[in-house]
Amino acid sequence: MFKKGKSLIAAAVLAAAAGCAPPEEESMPEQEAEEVSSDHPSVQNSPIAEAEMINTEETEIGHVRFYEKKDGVMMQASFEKGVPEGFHGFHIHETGLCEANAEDGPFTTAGGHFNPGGTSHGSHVGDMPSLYGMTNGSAYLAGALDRITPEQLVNENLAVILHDGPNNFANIPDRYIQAETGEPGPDKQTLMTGDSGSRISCGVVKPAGA
Ligand SMILES: [Cu+2]
Repeated sequence: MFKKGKSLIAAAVLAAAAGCAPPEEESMPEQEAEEVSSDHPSVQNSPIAEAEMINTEETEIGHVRFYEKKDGVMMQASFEKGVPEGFHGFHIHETGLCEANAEDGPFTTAGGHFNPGGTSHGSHVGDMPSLYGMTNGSAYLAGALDRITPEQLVNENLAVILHDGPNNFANIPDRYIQAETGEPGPDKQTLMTGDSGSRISCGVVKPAGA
């Protein structure tokens, strides 16, 4: 924005100095217009996959949409209500099954993080940026992803999970000692989950329009 503004001013100054026609401030070069639309896919494109997010009372509180983007996927999450204030772990989990009354706790049926590469948390294909809940309970997040593919989102029967607590992305420096083993650094649980706590919202990722 600033850059463009500056160049317009520069163009105006040049035009004034040359005493010629006014600067062409209205016309956006064709190439630039294309770039803008592909960077903001919600404006023109349709999502490839989407998840309706429910809370533990099975009330819909928001949605997550995925758009195919040049070199990756754009994720847009929007929650109208029900998100506690602060940061929350927010991931794509491996099983598209959102049972609020699951035996092991709400939405545990969604399994662990989607992790086809068998890596540690922070490097999972299903890891996403954290969601920030505002004081009024709403939240909005858009993020570019390039570990997960459009094909996986459409075909793998996945779930988006919102956790109660913040995600540490397994970033536990070696000055921390594991209580159980006395070893430095993150323990097994942290490496798997990022310690984001219980699951407060879940949505099955479905092909858009399905
Ligand atoms: Cu998770």
